[in-house]
Amino acid sequence: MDTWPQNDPVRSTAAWQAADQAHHLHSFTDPAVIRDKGSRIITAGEGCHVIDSDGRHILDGMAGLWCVNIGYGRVELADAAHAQMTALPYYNNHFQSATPAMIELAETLAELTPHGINHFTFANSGSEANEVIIRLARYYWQLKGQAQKRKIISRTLAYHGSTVATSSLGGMPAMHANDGGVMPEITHIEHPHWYVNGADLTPAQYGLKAAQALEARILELGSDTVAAFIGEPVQGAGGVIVPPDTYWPEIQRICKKYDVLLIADEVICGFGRTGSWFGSNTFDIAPDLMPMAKGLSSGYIPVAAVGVHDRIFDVIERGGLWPHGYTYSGHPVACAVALANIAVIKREGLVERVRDDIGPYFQSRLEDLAQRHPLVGERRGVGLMAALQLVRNKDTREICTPQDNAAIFCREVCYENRLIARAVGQSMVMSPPLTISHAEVDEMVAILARALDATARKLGYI
Ligand code: PXG
Repeated sequence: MDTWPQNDPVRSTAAWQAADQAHHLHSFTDPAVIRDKGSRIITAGEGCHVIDSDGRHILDGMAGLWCVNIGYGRVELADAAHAQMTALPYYNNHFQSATPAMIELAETLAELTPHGINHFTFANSGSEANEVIIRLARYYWQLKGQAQKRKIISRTLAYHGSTVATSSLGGMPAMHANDGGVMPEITHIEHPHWYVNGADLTPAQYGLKAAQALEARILELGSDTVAAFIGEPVQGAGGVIVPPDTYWPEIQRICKKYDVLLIADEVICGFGRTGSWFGSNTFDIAPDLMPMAKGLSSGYIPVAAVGVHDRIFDVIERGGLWPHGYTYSGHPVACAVALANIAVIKREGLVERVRDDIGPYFQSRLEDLAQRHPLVGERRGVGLMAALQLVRNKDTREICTPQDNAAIFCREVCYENRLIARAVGQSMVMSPPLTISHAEVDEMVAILARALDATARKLGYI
């Protein structure tokens, strides 16, 4: 498939780029880059590759934005959408209504999610799902007669969305800076990254220390004012930050002790990414609320959900009308596509494949690269998400500076060599489809190695 696989191009790349620059405001992109270099026009996808408007096949080491878990080109998801759209293109879940697709999706999710999570409310994006958790957590405490429990504790470099509230909930400095800081009643503790923050502590000691920052913050704020703690099992957009083993057990002990709800943001970790259905399974987390999106439909259609633990639902059930809902909550077409996606994941055993086969292979190939490359101080990751930390000095764990521009340079070389990888801070990040083959992992590591070499040469390391 070296030519256009479908849709004969009606415009040249240059024409697409000109129209794009004239009319489109891109997400998370400097418009100057669009002006000077033009956008990358992606026109098709097949398996683990996307195809650009010049017909180049590019290995998608990011599964889109951490979401195309089953890979591109699955016609059965299109068929599911077509069938549902034909039978019933729309109906909502407000005012006592439901549709079979949303009921079946809720029922299916109840089977897959951790014990005790048996009810689901739907949304259209991870951001919307996290808006719901803020409302639900506060509503729960209100119904319990503790309306002052409203504060939410999150972490630096967390990503929970791009809306007004969820950009505050996340811990990305640039997103705070552009909206006048963090909104009231949201606060952040340090992200648990041992390599960068651990100093002389062992990872196990540092994991405890990082978790105990939660206890200190709860005590500082007063536990009677704290509604919830939110964390991604592994921080994704922050740079694949895998906490030490001691971290999550201690976080759970603290949440329990101070009666603070525990929210596991599964938007990236969910649906097989870490080698279990959810990151909560991998790290043995028992969340009260569980937002999910991305891998729920493998990105084929916007859909998100929030899993609600029985202990929360029992209170909400007695609270009267829950004054929340989106027009498209539980959209039948989105739910039908999500069901077809989950059926593929189950039928092909993709979760087990990540846990037992391709996940360990991917991590070990990257670990070999990290061991031998002078620019890589740390390989971190689990399942099919990983990061390589770029360093100035492997012995002292001195990381590259933004002025080195190492990760961005490396990312650009990857792209020229037909691999999509991400630069996050001073790390290279990857999160390929769960269907990636061993040969494609080899190809990915080979391109990455070449790009790291080019970066090291530019920095004068080799
Ligand atoms: N939670 C987590 C953990 C996420 O990763 C969201 C919530 C928000 O989801 P929506 O569907 O509203 O985008 C996300 C999204 C990046 C990047 O640069 C990551 C996300 C979104 C955009 C860019 O890695 N994650």
